[in-house]
Formats: sequence, structure tokens, C-alpha cells
Amino acid sequence: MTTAQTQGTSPFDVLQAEFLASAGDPSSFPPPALAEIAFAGRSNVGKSSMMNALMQRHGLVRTSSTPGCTRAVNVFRAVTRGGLDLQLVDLPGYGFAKRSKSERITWGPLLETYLQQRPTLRAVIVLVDVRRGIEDDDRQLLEFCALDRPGNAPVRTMVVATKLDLLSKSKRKPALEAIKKSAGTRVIGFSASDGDGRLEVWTLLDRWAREGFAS
Ligand SMILES: Nc1nc2c(ncn2[C@@H]2O[C@H](COP(=O)(O)OP(=O)(O)OP(=O)(O)O)[C@@H](O)[C@H]2O)c(=O)[nH]1
Ligand SMILES: [Mg+2]
Repeated sequence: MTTAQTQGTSPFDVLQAEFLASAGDPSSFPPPALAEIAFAGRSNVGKSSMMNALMQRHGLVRTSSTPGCTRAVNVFRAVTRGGLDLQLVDLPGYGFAKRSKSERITWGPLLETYLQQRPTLRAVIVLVDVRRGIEDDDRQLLEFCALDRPGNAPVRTMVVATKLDLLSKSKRKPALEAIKKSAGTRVIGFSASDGDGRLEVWTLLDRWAREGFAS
């Protein structure tokens, strides 16, 4: 387990961040505890990097230039200066072709079971590459998240367009507008490299937490 302390002045400074558990199949999810925010998106889109940026930790969440690096559900806990105490969950990437058939069979149910049955899941952040926008599988995931969760509270979704730093400044706003139009929902631009969007994401999570999360 990794624990770290930082100094800072924003309510969204993360005072404590730690790895809690890794689950390769639904039966090994850690017992539901704190409210959870899950990070989903295509392989290599930047889920793990975004979690590190939000938690202000380098390397706490494993990242890789090899697509498909995260194949399990990995659970972290973050405590902010402002008093938010949440579990952040790194979900396996989808849309990754170079994978054996047996592996492809197992992470569908893993993701689906988690999204449908996790009682403490409050919100899913769907990451898209700002240069690619919303693709079919992202849309399907957003639709899946909007499905009724029998016996469990609904989940909110947030679309985050990441790798914003890879677009020139003049192209950012039009790209975000296009994604917003295609998603039909709010879209936050983000960069794990320079921290753009971090405040906006935490502000929304904070608001949802105060509102009780459920829509
Ligand atoms: N320039 C730039 N590169 C990024 C950003 N976010 C992630 N990357 C890079 O993109 C690659 C993939 O990032 P990860 O965070 O591992 O992506 P992931 O979505 O967790 O990938 P999987 O676990 O394989 O599904 C790494 O080389 C990162 O350094 C960003 O905001 N800007
Ligand atoms: Mg990852």
C-alpha cells in the first residue's frame, strides 16, 4: 500500500492517496465502502494518468504506453483538503484489439458487473481523446451507464476530453464544442500533462458529493 502526504492551499489538494485493491474478476471486488468514482474509456486514452493528476501523485496508478495495460479493476482512495473521501476506480480499457480471445471474454463481464452491481458507484468519468471525440464504444458505454441499476442508485456520467495539451490552443475550444454536441452532455477538457481541467473535474465531483451524487 502506498500512502503520501502533500502541502497545498486548494480544497482539492489531495492530502492522502493510497492503493486499496485490485480485482481481476467480479468475485474479488473489495467490499463496498466509500462512494466510488470510476474512470472508463478506450485503452490508452489516459485513464490512469488522469487519476494520478487528480490525486497529485506520480506513478501511484500504473500507466503505460502499451495499450491495454490496465486489465483489472484497481481501487484507490483519495482524501482532499476540503474533506472529500472517495474511492477512485481505474477500469480496464476497451476497444483494444491485440488481446487473446479468452481475455476479451473476461473483461466484458468484469466491466459490466462492476457498472451494474457496484452499490457504492456514484459516477463514471468517460474519457475520450480530444483529437478523436466520442466513438461508438464510448457512446455504448454512456448508454450502458444510463441503464437502470436494479436495487442500486443511478450513476452520473461525466465526459472528459483528455490530452488537451496535444491540440494547439486555437483548436481546443472548437474540438470541445464538437464533442459536446456529439455527446449531448457536458464535456470537460483535461490534460494530465499540465493539469488543465483538474479544478473543473474536482469542482463537479465535489458538487455531486454535496448533492448526494444520485441523479
Ligand atoms: N500528452 C499527453 N499524454 C497523455 C495524457 N494522458 C495520458 N497520456 C499518455 O498516454 C499514454 C496512455 O496513458 P494511460 O494513462 O496509461 O492510459 P490508460 O487509459 O490508463 O490506458 P490503459 O490502462 O491501457 O487502458 C501514456 O503514454 C501517457 O503518458 C495527457 O493528458 N497528455
Ligand atoms: Mg490504465
